[in-house]
Amino acid sequence: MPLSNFLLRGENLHKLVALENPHVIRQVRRFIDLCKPVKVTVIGDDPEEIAYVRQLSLDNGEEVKLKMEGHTIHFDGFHDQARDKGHTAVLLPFGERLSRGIVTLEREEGLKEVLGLLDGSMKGKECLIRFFSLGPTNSRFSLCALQITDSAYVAHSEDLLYRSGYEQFKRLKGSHDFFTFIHSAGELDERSCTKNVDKRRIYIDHLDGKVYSVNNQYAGNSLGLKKLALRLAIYRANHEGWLAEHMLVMGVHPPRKKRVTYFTGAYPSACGKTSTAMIPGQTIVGDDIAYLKIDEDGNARAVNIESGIFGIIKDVNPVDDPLIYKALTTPRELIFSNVLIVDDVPYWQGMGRDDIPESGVNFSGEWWKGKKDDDGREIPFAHSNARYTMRISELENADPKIHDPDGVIVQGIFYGGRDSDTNVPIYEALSWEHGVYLGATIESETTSATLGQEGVRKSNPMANMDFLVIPLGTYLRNHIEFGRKLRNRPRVFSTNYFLKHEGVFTNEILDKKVWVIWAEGRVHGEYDAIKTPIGYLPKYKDLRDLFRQVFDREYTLEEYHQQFSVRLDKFMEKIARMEAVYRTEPGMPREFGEILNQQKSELEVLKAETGKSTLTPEFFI
Ligand code: SPV
Ligand code: MN
Repeated sequence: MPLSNFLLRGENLHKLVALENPHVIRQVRRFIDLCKPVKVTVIGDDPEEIAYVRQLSLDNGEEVKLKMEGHTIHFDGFHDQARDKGHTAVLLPFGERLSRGIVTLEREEGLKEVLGLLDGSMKGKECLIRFFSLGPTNSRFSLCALQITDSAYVAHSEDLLYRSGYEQFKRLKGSHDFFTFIHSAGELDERSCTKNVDKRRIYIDHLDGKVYSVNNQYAGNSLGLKKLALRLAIYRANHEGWLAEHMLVMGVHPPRKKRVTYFTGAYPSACGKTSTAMIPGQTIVGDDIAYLKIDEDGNARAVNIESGIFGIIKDVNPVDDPLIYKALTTPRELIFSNVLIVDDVPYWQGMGRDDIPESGVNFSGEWWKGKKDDDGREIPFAHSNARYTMRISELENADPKIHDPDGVIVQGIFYGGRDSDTNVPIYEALSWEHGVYLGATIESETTSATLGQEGVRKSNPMANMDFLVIPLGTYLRNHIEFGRKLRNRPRVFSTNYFLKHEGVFTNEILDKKVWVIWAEGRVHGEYDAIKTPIGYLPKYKDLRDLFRQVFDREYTLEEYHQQFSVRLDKFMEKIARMEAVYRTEPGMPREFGEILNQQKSELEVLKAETGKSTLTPEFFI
């Protein structure tokens, strides 16, 4: 008799049967029989059932309580501290290919390997069967997600980050229209961390709406609903004509005006996405993943598919991130990961304290100042990709529309990179198509959120490149067509918070507030702008007035010139990099090449005519 017959009985079986969905039961049985847990628990939407998951995580040692009420610490293994791009593969039918940088595997071969690794992976462990909704429930955006995992930490994180979806599954009325995520942390060590990270595999089977993840715990690899579901949603969005994006969603509130304007924004990891969504005075709908759809009136509407934040904790301090800092230092349900723990108190890099203890427990186990890894490198007291997990509703600046089933109307989109010498801090695209070009040409320096070398400049189209399961050209064409179908097109802006002059940042961290408010004013036709080949630049007097209004600070013409001059040579270098990157990319939309060539020739003419490498904004008036 199959194992699932023994393990699925009584209340558990009853909960599954009540969904009246044979497809759910089939998946659950199949993966129980394969993974062979010792116990199965089916969890519905009831808060008591959900509380069981947190307790289980504490009981099995995946999380440990901290001093502050509701706070816990979870450690991922020493080599399991970020998304593992090398072992995350998109499963493709024989002969199909994807774009550069995306690992793919022949589907049959990949399935065989990962199902082999999952076979018996839950031995001696409890398997949790979870139901979630991606996006608010009862909405045109909701997608059902079935999570099967042997990690109570994974399931608990999902309770903080997503909406419970047991009732939403009933609304499927028996259809197979849901995603399935199978995860096993595999064998655990004495710290309840994954032991065999060398056998870590994350395989995306978008053709079957499933993702398999084994031998890992780090949320970007393990939580089905995060970057794993994003990949399945991109596939779906592209076939159905909507967008699944690596984007924040925020309400921008200009000073002294009673209005809110919603923006989305795509920024690669550690390029200022969360800090943009958290700009003081604004409201946050989401900080990581959004779905965008077209409504009956031709508006773009967006929802945050999540309801929590899995945020980088590094540099969260009372000065730069006061609201998050406050949330992290007061009682609430919250998971810290990979920070330093001393006497049940967490410490992280850049928290603004100079009394960091010299020993404690961190992601390497017992830690002391000067401790080295196997390669002789000093181990920092907390990992630079250490994180916190909490509900957005815990924040004072949570937007009231966060769970609105209709989402919010998007009137502006930001594309932000990380660039020390080329892009100006903010400018507006000349058209929707040019906006898609700006998104497609985002570049950033690599950070600690992915494994590998830090500090290398990389092209990361729409900050979504890591998650594409379709060719880049197809994805970009879907963007262009999405915008063309809209009656009310959002304005598109490019941001760069990292521009330097002689090695020093040209602006303060919070200056982004002015850029964002300028963009909001542009949406409402309140500011003129200077048309240049690269896009519309803000005028000096508007920024000067905004700096006075927002920060009571004198913004000098010198600062303006340093920040907003068009660096012809640098832009031409960027265009050359983009040509190299995109040259081999098949099926690119015609518009991309047209815009690139036009910019290139206009910049070349300017260069030839003026003989200069940089032109001030006034040159273009
Ligand atoms: C990112 O790296 O973009 C994140 C964190 O949002 S992860 O869960 O690793 O994707
Ligand atoms: Mn992200």
